[in-house]
Amino acid sequence: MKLSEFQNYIKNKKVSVIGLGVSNVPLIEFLHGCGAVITARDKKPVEELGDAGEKLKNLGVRLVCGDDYLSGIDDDIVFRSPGIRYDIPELKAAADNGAVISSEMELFFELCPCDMIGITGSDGKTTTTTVTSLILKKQAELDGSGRKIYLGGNIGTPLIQYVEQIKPDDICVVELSSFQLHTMKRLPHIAAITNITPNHLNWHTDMKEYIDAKTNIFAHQTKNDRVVLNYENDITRELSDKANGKVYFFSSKQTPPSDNGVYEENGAIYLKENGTPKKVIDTSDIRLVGRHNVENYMTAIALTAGYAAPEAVADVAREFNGVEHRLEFVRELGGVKYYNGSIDSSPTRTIAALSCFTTPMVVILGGYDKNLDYEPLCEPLFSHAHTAVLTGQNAEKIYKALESHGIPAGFEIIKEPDFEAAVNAAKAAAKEGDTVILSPAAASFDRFKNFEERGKIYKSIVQSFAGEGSPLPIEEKKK
Ligand code: UMA
Repeated sequence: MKLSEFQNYIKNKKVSVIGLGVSNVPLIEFLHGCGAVITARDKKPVEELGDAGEKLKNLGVRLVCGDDYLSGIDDDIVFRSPGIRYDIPELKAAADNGAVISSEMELFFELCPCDMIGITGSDGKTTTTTVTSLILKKQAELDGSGRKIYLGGNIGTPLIQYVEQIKPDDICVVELSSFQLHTMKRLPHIAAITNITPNHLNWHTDMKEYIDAKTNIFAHQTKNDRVVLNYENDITRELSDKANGKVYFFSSKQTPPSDNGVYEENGAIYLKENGTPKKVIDTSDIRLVGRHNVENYMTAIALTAGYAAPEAVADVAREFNGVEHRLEFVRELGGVKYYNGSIDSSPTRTIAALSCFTTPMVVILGGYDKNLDYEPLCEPLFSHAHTAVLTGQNAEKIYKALESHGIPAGFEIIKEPDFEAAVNAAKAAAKEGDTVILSPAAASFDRFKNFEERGKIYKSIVQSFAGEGSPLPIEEKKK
């Protein structure tokens, strides 16, 4: 639907928007600008909505908040936020009364005038989405096309706020969650599923529903469209049977038996299209650590084929330091590399982070205890690191787990309650060639507002170490 048609259609229509968080506040602002008559609803009392509540009060929309927030829905259209299922009784009743049930993402896909690239998957979608958008931005820079690349969706930026300024030649790169995909009917012509493993099974009715939601990303494609699938994941490999468009398999282990795909051979990454392979980059160009990041690049290469040249991929591969707080490279100083893994709030995530490194390590651990068992962390920690710096509320609990597992001779444990002192202690313990990582295996709420604040403080401490630093991340360099 054209934007102007929608604006005519929605004017004076009664609309309920349910869930007043990141996606729906910009949606309400957009709908308000189109002249819709809006009721904004949230289970939280209005005073707990913070800035969002203030913004909506100022707009003058009707607010229905607290326990009865779903009562009296009598509207032409109801927009739900991603975390709210379409089939809760109140939404079913509204649909039975003739209401259209939609969402910010569904409306965006309906109105967006340009090409869209959609990425979903159980893991890797944020890095893949970011890398894809960076490659396209780099290409636009290299060819001076002036094309704008928009990055958003589940990654945290609602795209509806840009819909009035997006031009047909631009490209939107969109991270899509299963919550968003579940009910969508209009979908991207270029799509990827990075992998599928059990997740969100407390929200989806079962694994089948979760897989179906992910599969929806390419369910409506036609023969000229493209879906990128992971050849090494049993579920996504088998999903290729359902594809109507071209399947681009990627594999970090072998050459996939398909005409189109991305794979590694002799230390280089190749893109094969219509049976003809072309080298894109050397694997060593990729600055991010870990095999999963090689796969994320492979996905991005398959998604941007035809839109970006190898030079654009190579530039991004060499410059991009990672999504903030996810194995993010901070700097190199005195032969020691510093990484920020503040998002690693469980032992499982820390174990995965450790497995990405082959260098000796110093690991900063500890934070708010989510009642987790640290025993599984012991072996990976002892085999990758020579020092653990324990800080935060659960430092003693982690220490006890390490002690009862048996601390190997020569392994050093430093207990340092003060966060800044802990980072300094990690620096002191590191030798040339080592990696220091903040990968707490615990949440941040003992001392920080969230993991983002913890990561930023860590980075500022590391950046304040005296000495020659390495280049800033490309995102910051551009400012
Ligand atoms: N709410 C209700 N009733 C409910 C549930 C929620 O009233 O039954 C209210 C909450 O009180 C809150 C509001 O709805 O005030 C919105 O909360 P929300 O977190 O569900 O939604 P948003 O703030 O709009 O954030 C959503 C995504 N959240 C979820 O899917 C749960 C964000 O993904 C996304 O970044 C954002 O839209 C922009 O698109 C988060 C996420 O965890 C990061 N996603 C999951 C994942 O990645 O695994 C799917």
